[in-house]
Amino acid sequence: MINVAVVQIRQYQTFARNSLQNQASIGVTMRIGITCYPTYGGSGIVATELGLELAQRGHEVHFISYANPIRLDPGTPGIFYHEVEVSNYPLFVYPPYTLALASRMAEVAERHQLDLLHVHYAIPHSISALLAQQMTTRRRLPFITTLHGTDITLVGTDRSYFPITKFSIERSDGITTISEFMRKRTADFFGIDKPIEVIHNFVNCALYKPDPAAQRQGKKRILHISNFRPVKRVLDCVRALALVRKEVDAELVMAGDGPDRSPAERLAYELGIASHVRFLGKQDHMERLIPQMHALHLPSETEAFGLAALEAMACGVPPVATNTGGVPDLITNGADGYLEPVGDVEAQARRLIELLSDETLHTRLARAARATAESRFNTELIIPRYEAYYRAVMQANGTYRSAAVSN
Ligand code: GMT
Repeated sequence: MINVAVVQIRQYQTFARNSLQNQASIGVTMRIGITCYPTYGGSGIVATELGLELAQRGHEVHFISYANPIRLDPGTPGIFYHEVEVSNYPLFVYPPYTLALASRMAEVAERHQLDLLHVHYAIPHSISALLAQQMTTRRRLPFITTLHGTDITLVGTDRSYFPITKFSIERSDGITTISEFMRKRTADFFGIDKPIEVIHNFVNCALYKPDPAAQRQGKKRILHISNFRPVKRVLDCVRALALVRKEVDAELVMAGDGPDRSPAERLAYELGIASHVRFLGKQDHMERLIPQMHALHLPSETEAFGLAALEAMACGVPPVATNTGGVPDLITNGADGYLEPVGDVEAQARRLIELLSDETLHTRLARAARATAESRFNTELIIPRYEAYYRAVMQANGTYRSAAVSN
């Protein structure tokens, strides 16, 4: 049974590459359950934007999570939000969210006749989906797991999570991830021999766009966006600014929040540049903030793709990032941004200085960055790939006909 599904998904991969356009235009609508972390973070943002785009294309999208995802307006036509409530009985030192989520998934799937579940970030969403599938008896409920990064690179490699992560990935009816690096890493590390589909992060280029007038105002600005976890190396942003300021009157704008915010604030004081670093905290409208910037600094230890860099590129803001993980899937060094070694703050600062002081160079990279976003990662190109993949997974599970008929 599993082998048949594997063969069918492999056939799909060839088919999908040849006929994406046709597949998108067939236009069978689906009822899709999406689960993600609703807080600030790349995987939740991708899941939310995907759901919104799918709803716009006529699909019915049900978000199942413990809170309304930050970028989601639940009043949007075609979007439904189902909250997961976790009871806090005194016996529960650790409230069993995974189980409450599985129950809610099964309930929503039955009640709304979902065609499939799509979970973002393996832990614990994938195992909840597997349980929900087993609880759903009236018809088969396929589920797809999308691996976003730290669910594999950090969390999945924790000994206590390794076996369950491997198990839930292997039992997924479809597996996607966001870069070639992630595909290889997952396959090698977990010994997964099922096909893993690479579907890159995407950006809405109509919403995220350059604003040259805003860039002309005030001093030069370097932007950093993240959840300020150690993997993001935010202190490198502050150290790099100290070097940049020796040559250019620039400021650093830090968007987001997390454990390394206070250490970064402290370092800025120690280096005497605190008045040139603005900490904005969590931001809801990145499409308004990013176009005002002149460069993005993403010095991560590892990065599965780098959604923040893609959003910046769409706005004509060239990224200076680290040559790590899946970032080379996105940035072509020297053409539409720069890639420098992890921890080499001097090299990163040199690139930032070049971008902020050479107008001709900046314009060339800004245009190329925008062109990359438009030609390779625009929403219009990537969403049809998810639609096609959903259909292939349903076909492999023998549920596609019923989905088509019921709509
Ligand atoms: O580190 C984050 O920004 C959050 C993390 C997540 O899973 O929520 O982001 C990951 O997923 C993003 C969206 O697919 C990717 O663009 C990021 O590269 C990835 N982060 C890391 O791998 C560190």
